[in-house]
Amino acid sequence: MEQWVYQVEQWKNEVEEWIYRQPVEQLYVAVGIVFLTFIFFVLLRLLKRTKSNTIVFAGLSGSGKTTLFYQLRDGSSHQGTVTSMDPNEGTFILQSELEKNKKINPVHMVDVPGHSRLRLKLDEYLPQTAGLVFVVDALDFLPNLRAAAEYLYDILTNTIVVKRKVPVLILCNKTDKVTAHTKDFIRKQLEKEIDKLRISRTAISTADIANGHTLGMPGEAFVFSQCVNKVMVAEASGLTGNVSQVEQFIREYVRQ
Ligand SMILES: Nc1nc2c(ncn2[C@@H]2O[C@H](COP(=O)(O)OP(=O)(O)OP(=O)(O)O)[C@@H](O)[C@H]2O)c(=O)[nH]1
Ligand SMILES: [Mg+2]
Repeated sequence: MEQWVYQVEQWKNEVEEWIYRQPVEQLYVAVGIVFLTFIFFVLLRLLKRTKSNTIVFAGLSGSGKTTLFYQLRDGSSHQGTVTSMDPNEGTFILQSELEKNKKINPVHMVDVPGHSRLRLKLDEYLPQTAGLVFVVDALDFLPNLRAAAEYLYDILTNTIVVKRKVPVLILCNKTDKVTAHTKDFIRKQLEKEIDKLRISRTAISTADIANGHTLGMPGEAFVFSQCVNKVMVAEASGLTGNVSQVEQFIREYVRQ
């Protein structure tokens, strides 16, 4: 034991001597490099942590959010979903990517129930949302147009969505049925309806104007391309598993 202590002492002395022999500048440079490398790794860790992998599904009740959630997670629609009473949440690798051999970044997916009282939950997730999927029922679209446009208007004027420029995908679901409306029709109808809302809402409430989040340009008809955040439109069928366009959106904003 004593022998070991003596050996360690000797090494310590040798190292100290060696350090004394080095020019001072060289030592400063070495310490500087170690310090900068440390800072670099700390910053890298921080950046990685702030990069969100959360995708939120919102939309009216019955539009098919829960069906899509299961389809993306398990590759099956779990026939017979009921109106959700709580957000459905999970972190997983998309079913379609399970076959790939490389290491894949999982997605944190949240399905917020469409019932008006439960929608408030959406606010909890928005600060960490990397992308929002607004699901629209393309079959039963016209009777729900006003309600869908109101919900979408609230999302597009939400302070966090505007400030963080959260990308939004309007997903026209249930396209497995021939009577489903096309995505172009749905986009135009929503734009028209939001245009009407924009006029009536800014006329009666000064709240929207006060926080500076109004939609569109004065004197021009509203189109989604006027939004500060990216708003895209796509089609899907959660029931039959035609979900490639929504998967593409997810992977654009949550890196693999
Ligand atoms: N034809 C067809 N029906 C679908 C599709 N997706 C969902 N549905 C049906 O639509 C109904 C509602 O689906 P859900 O996934 O429960 O709807 P939701 O958006 O989660 O509704 P809430 O939880 O109430 O907000 C169910 O009867 C589904 O079987 C689809 O792609 N095509
Ligand atoms: Mg649901």
